[in-house]
Amino acid sequence: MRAATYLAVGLLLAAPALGAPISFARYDMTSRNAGLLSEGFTVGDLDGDGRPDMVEGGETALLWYHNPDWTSAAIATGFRYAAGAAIEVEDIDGDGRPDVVTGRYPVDDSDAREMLWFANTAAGWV
Ligand SMILES: [Ca+2]
Ligand SMILES: [Ca+2]
Repeated sequence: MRAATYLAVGLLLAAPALGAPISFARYDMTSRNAGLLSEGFTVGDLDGDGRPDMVEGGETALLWYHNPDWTSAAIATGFRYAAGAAIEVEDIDGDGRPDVVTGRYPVDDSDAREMLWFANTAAGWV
């Protein structure tokens, strides 16, 4: 009973007060994407370090940004990624490494749509 009381008090102290003002700081990620025209974003811990990373799909590439230094690296290039499609981070093959699912189409053929996933392997994205 005492532990439950302490837990309840702890939860109340940890919760933000109703109506309390909140504020946001803006971080510009655009300078890190080498001019990529963005089509979509998502968040997921791609390297398994416990910090959420970001994934961006765009006109010519699918990039991920490493948290906390936000360096970008290509998962794939050469297509329009996430244009009209979501980007999801899930462990599709169950190997413990989060994979990336999205859609794409060739820049010169907007009727050719594909849904695909990229396996996150120790050797890179396949
Ligand atoms: Ca991470
Ligand atoms: Ca996986």
